[in-house]
Amino acid sequence: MTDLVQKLAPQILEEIKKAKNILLHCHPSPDPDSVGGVLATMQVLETMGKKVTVIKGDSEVPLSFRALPGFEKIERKNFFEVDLSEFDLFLIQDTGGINQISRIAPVVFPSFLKTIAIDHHATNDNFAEINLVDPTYPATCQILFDLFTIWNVKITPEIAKCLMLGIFTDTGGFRFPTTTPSTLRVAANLAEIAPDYTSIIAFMNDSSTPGVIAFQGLALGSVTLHCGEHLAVSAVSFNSLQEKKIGREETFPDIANILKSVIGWEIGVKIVEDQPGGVKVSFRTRDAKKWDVSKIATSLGGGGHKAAAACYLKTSLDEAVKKVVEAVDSIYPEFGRRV
Ligand SMILES: [Mn+2]
Repeated sequence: MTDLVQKLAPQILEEIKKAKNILLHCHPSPDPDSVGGVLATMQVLETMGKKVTVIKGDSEVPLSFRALPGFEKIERKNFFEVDLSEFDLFLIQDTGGINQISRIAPVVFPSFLKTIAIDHHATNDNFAEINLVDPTYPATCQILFDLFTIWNVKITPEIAKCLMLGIFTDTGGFRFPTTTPSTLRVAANLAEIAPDYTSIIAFMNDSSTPGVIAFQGLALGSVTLHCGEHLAVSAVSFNSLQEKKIGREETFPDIANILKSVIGWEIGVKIVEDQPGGVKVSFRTRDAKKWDVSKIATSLGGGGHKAAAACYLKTSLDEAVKKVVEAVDSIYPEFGRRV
């Protein structure tokens, strides 16, 4: 538990107590830290007697998360499909910037809507009124565990499962260097509350489809090398997804993470053209101390963490590959010449 969490926990609770109708959302291409965190908070707020609305945001929530308690309560609306006048508080979780609330159009908060951000992205620019942004945490769900503990909230097995899946995923299954002794202590607490937590993980991991496998084949077959063969880029076009009947929701496998496992491929990039003229770009690095990929993603309008970051570009696939190579060259001019 950090000083920042301890300092802001009472202020955030104060605002929650004042609110009646609270809005929660999932960020675009939501991961379990987003969905699990939102569902955990929803359950906590409901036991406090609040009316809570959870929306899916821009993207469909992957069905592989459907074992999460409360999943069925997520309304299939994006930010622009809700009537904000119905809410007095918007709790924004695991969302590194205001442009990560929705990419459909610029998000503007009406003056009556109180906004609180709870996040762990280093690139977060403190866009809300109260910002609990602590990049020392590997997952937003771990911040939530600490907040709930300070607030004296009873963590039920249902809440514990939601938090565990978020922490498990954002730490790469407790493998990433962001995993700390506190993370493991929190996980141990959660495992005591929900001893069958592994079933949620197994459900997520074993929810594949033929399209997911076909996507991995396409993505791994498309790798090109740049910058002295230290930058590996996988790029999959919208046409090839259509040809193989691969749905947008089937393109989630972390290809960049596989690429950066190759010795010498210092940065792995996954580019997917998920609609004509729109590409999703994810970055992973095997050495976050040398190559902070959040700097590269930020220079392209995105954000994230040192070891894992992303951006969305409204360009063609070829143009996106060019822009990524240029961004790496300009942020790290020495990249192509070093190992
Ligand atoms: Mn996260």
